[in-house]
Amino acid sequence: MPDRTNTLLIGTSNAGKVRELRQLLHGWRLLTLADFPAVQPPAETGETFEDNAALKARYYAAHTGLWALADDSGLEVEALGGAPGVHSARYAGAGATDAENVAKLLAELQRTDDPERRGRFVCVIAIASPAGRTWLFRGACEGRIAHAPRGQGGFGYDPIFIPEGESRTFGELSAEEKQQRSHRARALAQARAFLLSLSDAAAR
Ligand code: ITT
Repeated sequence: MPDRTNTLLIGTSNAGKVRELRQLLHGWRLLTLADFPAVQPPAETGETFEDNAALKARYYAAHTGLWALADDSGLEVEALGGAPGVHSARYAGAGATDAENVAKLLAELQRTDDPERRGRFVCVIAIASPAGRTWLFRGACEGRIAHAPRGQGGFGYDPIFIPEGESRTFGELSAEEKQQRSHRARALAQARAFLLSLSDAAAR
C-alpha cells in the first residue's frame, strides 16, 4: 500500500513525461526506470490508451515488486479521424524522433484550414499494485494544431499544440502554465487523490 513513506515507480522511458510527473508528484518518494537498467520497456500492443497504460503499469510493477505508475498519452486530430492517437510516439515510424513526428503531422495537415485543425491531448495514467491490481485515470486537453512549430518548452508535440483559450503553443508556455491545464495534470490529479485515499485507509 503506497503512502508518503513508501515508494512509487514512475514506469516511463520518456524523459519529458518523467520531468512532468516528478513535478506533479512532488512530495512522493519516487524511483524511475533509471534505477532499474535491466528492465526493458514492454511492447505496446493495446488498441486504446487504457489498454497500453494498464499493460505498462502491470509490467513494471511485476518486474520491480513496487507500486508502479504508467502514462499512455497522445494527440487526437479531428481532420485525421483521431490519428495519431495511440500511435503518437511512432507516427513517423518505429524509433521516430519528436521532430520527425511533428514534421509528419504538419505535412498531413498541410491543406487543412483552422476549423478542422481541432484536436486534443489525451493522457491515461494507470496505477498497478505489485499483485497486479490496476486503476485507470483519464485526462484531456482540447486545442488546435499550429501551422508551424513555436517555442522550446515541453517535449513531443508541444511546439504545435495550442490549448483552448490560448494563442501560444504548449512549447511557448512555462512548465507551470502547461501544468495548469494539461491532460497529464488532469489525469494525475485523480491518480494522486486515489493514492492518498489508499494511504489514509492504510493509516486507519
Ligand atoms: P513510455 O511508453 O515509455 O511512457 P512513450 O514516449 O513511448 O514512453 P507513449 O507511448 O504514451 O509514450 O507515447 C506518447 C506520445 O505522445 C509521444 O510521442 C509523446 O511525445 C506524445 N505526448 C504525450 N504527452 C505529451 C505532451 O504532454 N506534450 C507533447 N507530446 C506529448
